[in-house]
Amino acid sequence: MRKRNLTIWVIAVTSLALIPSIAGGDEYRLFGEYFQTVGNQWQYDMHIYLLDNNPVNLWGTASLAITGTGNIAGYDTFIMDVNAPWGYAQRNLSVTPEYIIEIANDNDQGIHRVFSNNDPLEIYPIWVDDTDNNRLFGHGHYQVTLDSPPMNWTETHDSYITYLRQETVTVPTGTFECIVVFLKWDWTDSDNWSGYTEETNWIDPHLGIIKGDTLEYYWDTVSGHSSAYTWELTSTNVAPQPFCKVRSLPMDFNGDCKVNLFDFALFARSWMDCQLDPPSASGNSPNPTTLLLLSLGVCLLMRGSVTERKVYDRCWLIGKYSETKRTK
Ligand SMILES: [Ca+2]
Repeated sequence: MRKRNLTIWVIAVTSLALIPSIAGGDEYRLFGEYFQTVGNQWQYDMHIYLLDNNPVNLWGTASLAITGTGNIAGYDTFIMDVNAPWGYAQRNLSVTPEYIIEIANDNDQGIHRVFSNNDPLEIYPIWVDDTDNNRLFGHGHYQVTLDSPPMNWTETHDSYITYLRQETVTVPTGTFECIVVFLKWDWTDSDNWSGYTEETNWIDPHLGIIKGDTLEYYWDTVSGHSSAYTWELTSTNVAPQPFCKVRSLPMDFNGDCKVNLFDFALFARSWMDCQLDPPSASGNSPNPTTLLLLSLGVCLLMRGSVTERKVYDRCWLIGKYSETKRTK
């Protein structure tokens, strides 16, 4: 019995391996689920090499810290304090299954951005596909106010991402396996200003952004301004945690980033389902006994008190028994 069991198992695994993977590239996770944990901090050394169109050689530090949580317009938010050589900003961000989005943003130069409830700005995708090339992944519309002089205007913003490569990089904190992406955020204001930020990011999904190279350019009808800087991680207190590296596991029916008997159990729930119309075209009509026993097998699979191997043995016996009854 055990030998036959093994044979069936080998056939099943081989069959699954022969099913072609879903077309397209692999999707890599950029940020693990650690990201918004209150208390997380990142410190960076910055090198500013272009300031308002002039080549310069300035050094500074910057830091990011998750300092709290909140709820704005129905979104569960987390607060990210950003300290850079040119000022302070408090960003209210939120995480959806697909994106990190921005809900509101205040900085110490008296600028406040409040994002439209029905069009918040997607600033980062959680996943990047290795075929992504300048993919538009986000759009946002928001109100901007300035304390002094009192002014307000509206701004629209588009976000693009390009997958570049995977690379091992060494920075003062250590050596990291990174996914390298190129991001572009375009914006247009209602008061004749426009601009964009282009950024290459080296991201270790365990820890966050390890390194960046940023160009900011903005202009009105009379002048253009550009600044550029690089930044490297010098310290962080983020604790690395397991995360799902690649999303495209077509047989991972419960989405837990591994294919095992629990996915097999989910597959078994649909055993003999057929949506052909008329139903008679399905040939073997679903057999109530088979379905009942398969359901029982699924229940056994879901019990945490037995080993997966025992679960498999029991389900195979139940399935085999029901098939024998059906064909008699
Ligand atoms: Ca699974």
